[in-house]
Amino acid sequence: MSLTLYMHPLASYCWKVLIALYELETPFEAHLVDLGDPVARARFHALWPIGKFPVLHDAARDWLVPESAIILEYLAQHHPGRIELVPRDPDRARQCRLRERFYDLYVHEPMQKIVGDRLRPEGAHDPFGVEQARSQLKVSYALIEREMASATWAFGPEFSAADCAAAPALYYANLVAPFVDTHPNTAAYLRRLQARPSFARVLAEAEPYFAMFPK
Ligand SMILES: N[C@@H](CCC(=O)N[C@@H](CS)C(=O)NCC(=O)O)C(=O)O
Repeated sequence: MSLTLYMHPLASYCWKVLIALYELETPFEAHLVDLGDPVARARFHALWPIGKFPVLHDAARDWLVPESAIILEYLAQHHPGRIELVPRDPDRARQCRLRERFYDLYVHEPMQKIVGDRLRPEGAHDPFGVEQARSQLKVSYALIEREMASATWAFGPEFSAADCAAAPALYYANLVAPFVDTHPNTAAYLRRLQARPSFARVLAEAEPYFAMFPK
């Protein structure tokens, strides 16, 4: 098997790549990285000094591919499968990437800011940053709500890389800044994502680790 994914089953950006791999039906080996274990952490940092997962290694080309958006791009290019993650037409591809970036930058990042703050030690919290993140989520939810009034997926009529980005971002965002009672179109989109077998599988695999999520 040529692909190894360095990941953790609870990590939201890893979900994005796992969903893509399951959608493509591309075989890979999952390498669970426990960042709490100093040895595993040092090994992972030696591989990718930034120390953030997911990271993909393709033994067939001996390429190390970090960053979830770049991994999806790499999979679309070198391991095409059951679905087209990124459209071939350059204009459509750019629009699809814009939707993917929207979910990464304006839903996923503020959600991570709120979760990350819960993990900070007493006296090191950042209430101003958390408030900014909540304001950003409000704006993003309003945009998604408008879009999802007439759309099934994040970009175009088919499931794409943009939906791989949306699924973890919305799932976790709803835990820290719930929208299901206030944004019915967004809630229906999240339900469609959760009904997708790829995401359902990711959620089932994460289940044993959910107790680690900071309340
Ligand atoms: N821009 C990166 C973000 C990756 C990221 O934030 N990963 C988190 C897990 S979801 C991580 O590795 N956190 C561990 C840490 O920061 O020590 C991507 O898209 O892959």
